[in-house]
Amino acid sequence: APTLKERLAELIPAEIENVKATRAAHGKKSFGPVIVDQLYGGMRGLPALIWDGSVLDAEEGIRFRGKTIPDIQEALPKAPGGTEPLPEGLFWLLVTGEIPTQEQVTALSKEWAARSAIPSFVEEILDRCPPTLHPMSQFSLAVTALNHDSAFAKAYAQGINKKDYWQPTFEDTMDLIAKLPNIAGRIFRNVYGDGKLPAIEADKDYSYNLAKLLGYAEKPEFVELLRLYITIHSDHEGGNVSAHTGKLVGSALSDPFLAFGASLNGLAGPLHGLANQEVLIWLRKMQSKLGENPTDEDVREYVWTTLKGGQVVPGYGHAVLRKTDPRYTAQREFALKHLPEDPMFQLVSKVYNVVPNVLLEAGKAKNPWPNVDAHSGVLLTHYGLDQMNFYTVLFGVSRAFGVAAQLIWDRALGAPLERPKSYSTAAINSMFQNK
Ligand code: NMX
Ligand code: MLT
Repeated sequence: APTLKERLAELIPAEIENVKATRAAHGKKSFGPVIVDQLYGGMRGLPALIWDGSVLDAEEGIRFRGKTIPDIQEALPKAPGGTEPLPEGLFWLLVTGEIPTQEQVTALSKEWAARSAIPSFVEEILDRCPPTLHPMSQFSLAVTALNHDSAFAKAYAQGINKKDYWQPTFEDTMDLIAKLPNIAGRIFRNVYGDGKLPAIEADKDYSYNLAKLLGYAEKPEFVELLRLYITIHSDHEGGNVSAHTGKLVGSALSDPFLAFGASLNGLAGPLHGLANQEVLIWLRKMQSKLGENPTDEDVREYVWTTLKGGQVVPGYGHAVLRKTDPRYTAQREFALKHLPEDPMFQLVSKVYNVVPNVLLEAGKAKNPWPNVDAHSGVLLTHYGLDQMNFYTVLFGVSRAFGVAAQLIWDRALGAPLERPKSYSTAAINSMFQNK
């Protein structure tokens, strides 16, 4: 069976022809008008990017290469004795559009374990960070510094031919993904522990090794949770802040480390990936105010206090989704299976019963339903990982998979520099003066 790189090499020529044919057939077709409100309104709904790994439907949620979350839970290879999909398989699917064999997934686990060491100067950068520096800032610093050994940057400096860009990009993205557990583990141990890190096991899967570095390899259920977690957070089409940022920065031919470092800075915002940390803080505050088992009416009041304070309810709403996020549902199912009695899970369920009605009554949010971040923290907390300002780092480890897959294809297909047109309010007013 071919390796991922060999399979990619087979797929790329046909995809170049596919894109050519698509542009020839549809290149001049319109998606409809662009209206001025979209320029002021965060470009909502503006068709602007090609992203092959996944497409998001407002009602149904994410499909990875056409497959829903239940589809991939069924189809992707699992660890021996496990029931959740291995993220290695999801990466293969994102990159190729194909379901890999167990053997191909095992080969990927081994390859990532073999590439996992980080340079000692990056270890030193992390060790020198004050524990008060947010884990996401540390994460971004370390990923950016990996650019020191970028195969793409080196090949570019040596004059690589444009048609070969994808090859060193592929090598960099494999290194990037492989090194994230050591970076995340080091940050975790430095900030919350004694800074000592165990070694990655060469014959274990990615999620097991990440769990091991965090100190949780002895809890098989937690390892399964990580497999599910990394799989479902990996990709959410191209327009979200982290994915779009990675693609944008990559379009300047900044290497994958620079591009993904930029993604992480976007993921670190409270309206994006930091929301998983914010949810836990918000729930904890609720518990300290209302006790462990508040009534629906108490929760309702608490939600109204948040809204009246001019704050958002973290974990609810979405720029595209208009129904409950299937990533929320997948995590809820995990909780119902493994931790139905957990008091924090029960609080999350209660919040789910109350918040949508309050948001509908308040009448502003276009989507009153929960997103992925409303559920992830409570699962991690259940197994003891209650260091909530670390949660977004785990989201970031996962998001690398989606951004990496697209960076490879962008370089394979010769994607151009991104450079949309901007206007000033004065220009808008003069343009539409008499219209
Ligand atoms: N709580 C309170 N108000 C909200 C919420 C919410 N959860 N969601 C939207 N609104 C408000 C929003 O702030 C805006 O107010 P204003 O007109 O005063 O600016 C209004 O409703 C309309 O916003 P929408 O068009 O519904 O949402 P938009 O597409 O602009 O933003 C989010 C999407 C996700 C940023 C927004 O729903 C939000 O802030 N949610 C809470 C934070 C969160 O959970 N983010 C995580 C998203 C998932 N992720 O991982 O990235
Ligand atoms: C994501 O996973 O990136 C978030 O749900 C945000 C988005 O899709 O805009």
